[in-house]
Amino acid sequence: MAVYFPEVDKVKFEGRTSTNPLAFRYYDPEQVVGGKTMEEHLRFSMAYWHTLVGDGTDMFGTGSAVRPWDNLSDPMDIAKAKAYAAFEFMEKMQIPYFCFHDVDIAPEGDSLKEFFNNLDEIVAIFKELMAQTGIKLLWGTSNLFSHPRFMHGASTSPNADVFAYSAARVKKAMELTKELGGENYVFWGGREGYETLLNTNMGLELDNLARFLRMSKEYAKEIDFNGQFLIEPKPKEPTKHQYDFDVATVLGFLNSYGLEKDFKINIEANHATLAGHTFQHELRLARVNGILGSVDANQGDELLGWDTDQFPTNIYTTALAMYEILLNGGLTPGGLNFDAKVRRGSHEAIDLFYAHIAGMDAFAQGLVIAQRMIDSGELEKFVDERYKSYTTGIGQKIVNNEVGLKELSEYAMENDQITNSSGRQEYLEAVLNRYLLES
Ligand code: XLS
Ligand code: CA
Ligand code: CA
Repeated sequence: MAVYFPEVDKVKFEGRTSTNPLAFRYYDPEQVVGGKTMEEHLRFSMAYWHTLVGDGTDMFGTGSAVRPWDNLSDPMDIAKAKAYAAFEFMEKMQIPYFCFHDVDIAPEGDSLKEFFNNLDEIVAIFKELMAQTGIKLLWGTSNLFSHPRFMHGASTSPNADVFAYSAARVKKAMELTKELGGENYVFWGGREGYETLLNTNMGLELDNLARFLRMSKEYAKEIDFNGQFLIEPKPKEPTKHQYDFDVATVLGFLNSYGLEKDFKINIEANHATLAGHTFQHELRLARVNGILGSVDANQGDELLGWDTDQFPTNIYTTALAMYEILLNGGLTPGGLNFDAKVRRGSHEAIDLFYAHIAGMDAFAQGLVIAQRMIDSGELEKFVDERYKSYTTGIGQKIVNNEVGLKELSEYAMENDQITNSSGRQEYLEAVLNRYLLES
């Protein structure tokens, strides 16, 4: 069998003193942290679109990447080579899951029929390779945004033919996800948004988006696909305003259309920051509402205003993300999907390895730090103490819903000399640094 990455052997854990750039220094799949192995906690996944499809193209230039299938020209030959290369890569990287869009894995050809046949052929290869390697599918999805037919959206397009076409694509992608034992199915809103309200019927578009999601859930039930359904928020790009702006917006949308029991959320770090939130904020909001489903693990650039999809290397952020994930009781059946691409200048195939190693080590470190924070209970103790006025007296009556404005007014008349405690933000930031630096 062809070897696509001969320059790399299996990437192994060598510990923090190792200087081998093709080894893990923190990610040891077997290391037990808080009762579970790192592999069980982290559930890493490779994103097919970036790692196999991305070629470094940007607004100012064509692809720069050098890849082992560059000598091939037939689109199906390329798709097959990428399938084998993907599994070689994941095996060598010890990445147990992958995610894909339909268009990532097979050429679209000239018709829907041809596309679906191509997909079936590649999925058969995936099935074989999954059985051989034990690698699993975290989630599947359909790309309803790249082709010009989606210029006005998919389920929110003003053109009903596009709505129908999109439904056919999701139906097929869901069937393939089920066939491969996929544990989740993702809906990212692609071009589901608008450029100008001057040409937009917002009410109908939102209703249609909800209809589309409802139909998808109904079809999943019909074919007995039990994967978790996830909506992935993003505030902008490609449209000026995306309907799935952030976690709060999606929560409101799901609630107002009665879909809240059927969908959880896939949170991408870079989308959080584009929405003007921290990654931790989005994770926290989803967690406290019981809808944290999965994570697209990447990072943006603070100085750039777009979706740079960089590999996550900021340990401050991975530690706080893992803190939320641990408090959520983990992500299963979700995982940490590296929706991240190497920079245009990192054009060699070996950069894909360096990048994933950096991301996996950053999350492994984040996990260890977060577990230590939780074990000590130092932060939770501080927070409990800060809210203790709600555990007795008038506070207790408030949370027990025993008082209204009248009773509270009577209470306040007698208790209007108020003392507050310090929020101690800087003190707490130093506590956090202690955990970060001492791990
Ligand atoms: C794009 C999104 C996309 C989704 C899957 O910004 O991150 O890649 O994760 O369609
Ligand atoms: Ca994503
Ligand atoms: Ca992104």
